[in-house]
Amino acid sequence: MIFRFGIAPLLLMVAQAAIAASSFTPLGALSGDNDSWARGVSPDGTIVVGTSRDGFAVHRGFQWTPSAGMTPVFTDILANTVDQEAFDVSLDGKIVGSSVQAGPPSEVRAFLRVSITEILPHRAGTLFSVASTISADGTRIGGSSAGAVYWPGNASPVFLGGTNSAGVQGVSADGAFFAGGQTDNPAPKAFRWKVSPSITQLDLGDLSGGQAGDLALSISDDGATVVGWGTASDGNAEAFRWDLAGGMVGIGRLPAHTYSEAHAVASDGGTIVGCSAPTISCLSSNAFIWDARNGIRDLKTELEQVYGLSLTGWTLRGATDLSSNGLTIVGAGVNPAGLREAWVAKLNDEESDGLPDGNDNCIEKPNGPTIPDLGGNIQFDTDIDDYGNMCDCDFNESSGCDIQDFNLFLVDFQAAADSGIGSDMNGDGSVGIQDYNLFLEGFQEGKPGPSSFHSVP
Ligand SMILES: [Ca+2]
Ligand SMILES: [Ca+2]
Ligand SMILES: [Ca+2]
Ligand SMILES: [Ca+2]
Repeated sequence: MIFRFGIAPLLLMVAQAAIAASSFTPLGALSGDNDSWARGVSPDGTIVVGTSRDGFAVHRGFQWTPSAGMTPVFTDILANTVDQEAFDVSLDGKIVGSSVQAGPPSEVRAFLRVSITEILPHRAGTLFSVASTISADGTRIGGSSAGAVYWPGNASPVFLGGTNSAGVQGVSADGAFFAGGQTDNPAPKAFRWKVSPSITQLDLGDLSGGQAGDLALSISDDGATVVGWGTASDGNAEAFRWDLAGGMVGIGRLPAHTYSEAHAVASDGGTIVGCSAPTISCLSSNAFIWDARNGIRDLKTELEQVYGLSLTGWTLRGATDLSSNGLTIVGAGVNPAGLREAWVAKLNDEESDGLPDGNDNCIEKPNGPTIPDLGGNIQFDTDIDDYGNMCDCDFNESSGCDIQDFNLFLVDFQAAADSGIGSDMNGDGSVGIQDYNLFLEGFQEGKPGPSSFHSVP
């Protein structure tokens, strides 16, 4: 039994590492089309939805999975449908979007696709509804219908606030929080709505030092972090990250750019993606990825230089959505043939601890949000040298791990306490045999790491 207990976790780790490799996959377009873009990805990163367009500019919603490829969302075409777009998908594969019905009277109708397509009811007095987002659990749909609304399943919409220009753009995993805004008020305004025990509307404010004009475009699974764009001091849009403690904070633009928007945020609020442009719109932009440690980076450069992928001939125009763990990113790009095409990128997380290799201070040791160290710490780093304790055997900061570090370790080992050098490598609060084993691994390598924050350990 002891043997079996010892071997099982090891096999599990190997299996997780094997399915977590990096990839970049162009998604093609629906039959007869040569233009597509992705708008949403399921929280587990397995289903992508978006829009495919033909030469006559007719839009069709698509869903894409690795096994089935790209297929139309609608197989049961609604009467008089001239256009459809798919915007988001829940964990259990429910898809939401909008379809345009030719008149008279012409109508824009929100839909929910489960096994068949169901039309979501409008608010009274309007013929316009768009379903923009669905909660991870599939219970609530956010969108617009003469104001910001949510639909509890396929029931009548619940009014959250605003006028015709208001809408919901993001929803928390359980449907308790919504984010969105009002696009004329007189300037655009970002809000977060909480729907229980009663509906409350929170104005997210403006960028510090900036001007009025903000829109919220997504919200984290727990509802705590909202992202979107605000107006910076130069009068142009800048991607923001908002939480209750820090308020609205700009996360920057790519170098020499004058405009950025944040489109999605991972469940822990730690990874954000969006678009950044040298002009004042994201029509001709570059996709970015952001985290607090690394700041804003060009996503294509990150995929090539950190994750070893080849994107020759591609321009990534914008990243539109993220899986909950932040490891799957979808968006639109221009392919080597010069055509717009949807894509999905997967970031490697070597030891499946919930932090991608590009944002992990111990790439090969679990010390992230999914698998913290034995003390429950994330990225524990006593000497703040950007090697996490789990992989930092260099106690005397000589850039190598040798007999001097061993002697320092022994002193702490005998005292069973970390003297402040980081000898409590597993973070459990004392210095024992497990720390010794971690030290030995590094000692045999002769160096700390690998850490994503040191290109040459
Ligand atoms: Ca990791
Ligand atoms: Ca790690
Ligand atoms: Ca360290
Ligand atoms: Ca320890």
